[in-house]
Amino acid sequence: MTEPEIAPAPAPARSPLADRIVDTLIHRIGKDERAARKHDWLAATILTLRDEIIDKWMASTRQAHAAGAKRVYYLSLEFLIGRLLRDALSNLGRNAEVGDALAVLGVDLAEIEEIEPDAALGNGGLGRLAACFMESMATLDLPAYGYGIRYVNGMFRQRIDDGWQVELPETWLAHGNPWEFERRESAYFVGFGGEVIGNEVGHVHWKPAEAVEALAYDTPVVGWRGKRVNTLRLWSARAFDPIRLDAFNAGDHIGALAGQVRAESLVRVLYPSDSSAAGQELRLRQEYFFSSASIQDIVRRHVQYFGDIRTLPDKAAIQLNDTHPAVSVAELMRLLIDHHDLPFDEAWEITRKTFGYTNHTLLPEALESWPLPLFERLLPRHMQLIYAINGRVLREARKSDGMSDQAVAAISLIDENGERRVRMANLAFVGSHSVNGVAALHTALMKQTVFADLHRLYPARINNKTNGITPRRWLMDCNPGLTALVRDAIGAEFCDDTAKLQSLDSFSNDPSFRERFSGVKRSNKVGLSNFIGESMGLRLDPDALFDVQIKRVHEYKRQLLNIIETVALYDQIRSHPEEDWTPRVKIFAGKAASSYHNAKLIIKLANDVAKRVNSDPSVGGLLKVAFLPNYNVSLAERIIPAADLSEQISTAGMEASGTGNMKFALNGALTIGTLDGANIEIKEHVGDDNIVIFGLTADEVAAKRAGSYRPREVIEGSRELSQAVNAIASGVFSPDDPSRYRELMNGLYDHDWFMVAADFDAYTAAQRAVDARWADQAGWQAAAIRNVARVGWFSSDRTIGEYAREIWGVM
Ligand code: B1H
Repeated sequence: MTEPEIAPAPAPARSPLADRIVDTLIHRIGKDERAARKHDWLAATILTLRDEIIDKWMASTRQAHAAGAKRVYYLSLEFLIGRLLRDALSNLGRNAEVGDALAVLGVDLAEIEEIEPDAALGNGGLGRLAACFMESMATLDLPAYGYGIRYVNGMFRQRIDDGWQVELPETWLAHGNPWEFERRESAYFVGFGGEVIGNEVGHVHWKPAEAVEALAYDTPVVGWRGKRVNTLRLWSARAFDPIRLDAFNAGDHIGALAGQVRAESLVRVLYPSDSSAAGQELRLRQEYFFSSASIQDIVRRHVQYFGDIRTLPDKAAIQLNDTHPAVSVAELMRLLIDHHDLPFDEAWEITRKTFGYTNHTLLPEALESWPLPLFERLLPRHMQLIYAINGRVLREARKSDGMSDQAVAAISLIDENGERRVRMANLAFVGSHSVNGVAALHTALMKQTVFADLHRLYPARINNKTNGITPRRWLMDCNPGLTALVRDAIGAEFCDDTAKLQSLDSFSNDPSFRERFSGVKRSNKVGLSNFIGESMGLRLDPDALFDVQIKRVHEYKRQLLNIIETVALYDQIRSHPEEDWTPRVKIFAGKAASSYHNAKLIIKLANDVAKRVNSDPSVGGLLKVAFLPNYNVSLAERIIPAADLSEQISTAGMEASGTGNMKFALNGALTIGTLDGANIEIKEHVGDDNIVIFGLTADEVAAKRAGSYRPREVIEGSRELSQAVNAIASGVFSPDDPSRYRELMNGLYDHDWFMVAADFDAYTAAQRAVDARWADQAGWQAAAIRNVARVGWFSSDRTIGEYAREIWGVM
């Protein structure tokens, strides 16, 4: 039998958009359709889209200029952006159109979106917050610029070799970066070292010993519905004089390039330390390099548009994302005094009115301070200005009632205990009109602890701005299934205002909606299971409870508490196989700072436990453990929509806010957590019945640390805990090296700074309560729906609205 003749389907007509993409491919990438590879199509798609964005971009700039609008400048050493294409398309409402155009060309949009590298110019929450804020500022139509560093190598790539973390260089620029524009015209000199000529009175001039050139690269940031396009300006560095011809001609070919090498080292790599200060000279150089270039750019733009530098605070609000850009305070003072000839007092007033400072952590190891000799050698003029500022502040302090010598010493910009150091948090505090924390508890603790004396001197300065997340990336774009379901139920208004998610609340009582809701979750879990199956060869049951802890690995975040509980559960299942256990999948992911020994050991322990548990037939399918390598923004977007349970279990008082906690709740996971950071506010929003809270409060932690906490007694008093700790300590999970975890477990016995033992019984009880809730699926789904309905407040649009009105004065 012969095949019937079927005329080939006529090729669908190419849209003008498809033609433009092909044109871009040919003329700007230099490939024809047949030779083009996926990366070429990705670049051609981005460049075509970027051409359209440019028109909006220029319109946004023109509009701000015409209105004489005040601008917001967000200075951050980190922007943890992730991929841009999917979110840009969705914010422009062009997803379907571009998908169709590419389909006609035989290209799958989802496939090319997947090969876009993550822009991973940040460590964790602080950098991701900056990225969410950039998107929300564009969405709220605020004229805003982000300023940072264009690191050649972002956050390292993590491989897990035999359970150990291995760090590999990250190379996001390997295929070029089609999003960015190099701005050769926007270049500034940034000096280091040298000497100051003149004195405090009269004219003063800094003669740096070396100078590098800061070169701007601009990336457009598209707001929701393409309303506005703002600029993220990242600085690269090049030598002033890239090749010293004299040296080159004299035969010193390497020496001739030394300046270029030095300049490039400034922007080479992101310091991979989260919640701890890096402390090396190169880090201070990075901080000054990007601060100086940014402040020069801001001052130049102001003078060009408005003529008079003295109106700066009316037209510019500069927000310091933690203390990393705090030297900007001294840099602005330097420009105002040395370049614009303003008297010190007037310069100080302008500076304080212009800056705001956000604090992100109270951990002492994260508070930046620089050895005075280093600071003075690198930035001699700034050191003079800091002394002058300090003189003023200390005079004020001494005049104010009831300030002890101790309080004055705590306010000082110079730490005089031991080796003298410059305190960057104190500089940022006194140089700003607003100092904010990132969650209610964190802000309260700022007033009571690190900034207690500064707060007494300037009682109106500290304020709270609870963090938020962009619902575009963290709901609409990463969870299209849930988004469609919600839209069918309550309409599309929540896409413009997440407060409208409230209307979903009553659907928690609707059995057929619950059914569809759990169907979406299940299909997200199938997707994640397939990914884990393909990438790690681990088979998971999508009907098990997916229990997820993904974040930087740090002792205060207590992955160890979770792992020890996993070991205890494993024990219980094996000794009571007849009981009705809830099938669970424990999912972990996260990077450890390269030099953080215990954090790396905790990663190894998670992998050792996984290996043992996953291969033990006696637990059947009841417990599986997965440590997913190379946690990043894109992996988070895949995991979070598939989570049932969100682990937010930091030692109370130590997690300033957390933002992952918000992302999980918005995607319908229940939180198991401590009364820490924004967990407290999440609890207030979702209600006590829709979250599982356990453990010590921040006050109780402080009291235990101050009193006589004896973790050894606690461990020995809990059979489950001592069994689990002893099993780990004696090498049950590390037969190849039985003493591997002895020291780590001894730390629990000896001091247990993070209260793992103190919180263990409460945590296991909470986990068994979770099991019981899971058995009642209708109740679980109802609580999950209420989480989605009630966490709209945690949108970064709400957060940015508060910054805009209460700190920046731009709304
Ligand atoms: C946060 C940091 C941080 N707080 C120093 N502090 C760094 C400190 O490279 N360094 O030197 C890098 C990062 N990061 C996080 O900020 C908090 O731990 C989270 O609780 C908070 O949600 C997040 C955003 O505010």
